[in-house]
Amino acid sequence: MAKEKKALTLRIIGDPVLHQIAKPVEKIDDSLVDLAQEMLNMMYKSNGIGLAAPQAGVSLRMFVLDIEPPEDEEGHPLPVNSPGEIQLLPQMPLAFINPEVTPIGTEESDYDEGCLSVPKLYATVRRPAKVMLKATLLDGREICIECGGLLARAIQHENDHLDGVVFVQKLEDEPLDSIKKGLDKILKKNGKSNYKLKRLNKA
Ligand code: QAP
Ligand code: CO
Repeated sequence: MAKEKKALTLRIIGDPVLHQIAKPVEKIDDSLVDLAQEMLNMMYKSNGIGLAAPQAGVSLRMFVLDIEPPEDEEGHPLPVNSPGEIQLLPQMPLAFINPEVTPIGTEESDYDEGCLSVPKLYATVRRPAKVMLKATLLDGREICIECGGLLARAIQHENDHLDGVVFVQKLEDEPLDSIKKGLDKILKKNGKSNYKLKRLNKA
C-alpha cells in the first residue's frame, strides 16, 4: 500500500520546528515534489508570496516563492534591476532547495515585512539590499544569481526560516515595541506563552 502522508499544517511562532535549524535535502524525489506543491497550496490559501518548509512543519532546507513581476497601475511591466529578478520572476512559482544566500555590497534597505507564521503583524526590518543566491531547483537545475528588490527581501526572509529565525527576532527596539502586544496575543492563543523571543541584533 502507498505510504500514508500526514496532512501538513501551518506552524505559528513558538512552535519548536520554527526555531530549529532545518536539515539539508539529500535528494530530489517524488515526495519532495509533493511537498513543494503542498507548500504552495498552503501559501496560496493564506495569500502568501513565500513559504519555508519549517512553516509547514517539515524541517528541510527548501522554500517556495511566487512573486509577480512588478507592474504599474495600467498593467505595464515596471523595470527590474537585478539578473535574479529578470530571470526568476517570469518562472514563478519556484522551489529553492539547499539555498545559500550571501549579501552583496553594503547597501541596506527597510521593508515592512509580514510572515504567515506571525499572522497579521507587520514591522520594518533592515536587510542587505542585494544578495547572491545559490540553490538547486526542483528540476535539478543549479542557479547562482544576483538578486535585488522584493526578490532579495523574500529570499533572505525565507532563508532565515531554514536557520530557525523568524523576522520578529531581527527587529530594532521601536518596530518590536509596535507589535509586542500582538505577538503576546498570538503566543497566548497558541499555548506558547512560555516562548522567549531571542533577539538577534542585540549584543
Ligand atoms: C515573506 O511573507 C516576505 O500576516 C513572505 O495576515 C515578507 O507571504 C517576503 C501574509 C516580506 C517579502 C517581503 C502575512 C498574509 C503573507 C500575514 C508572506 C497575513 C496574510 C506573508
Ligand atoms: Co516567514
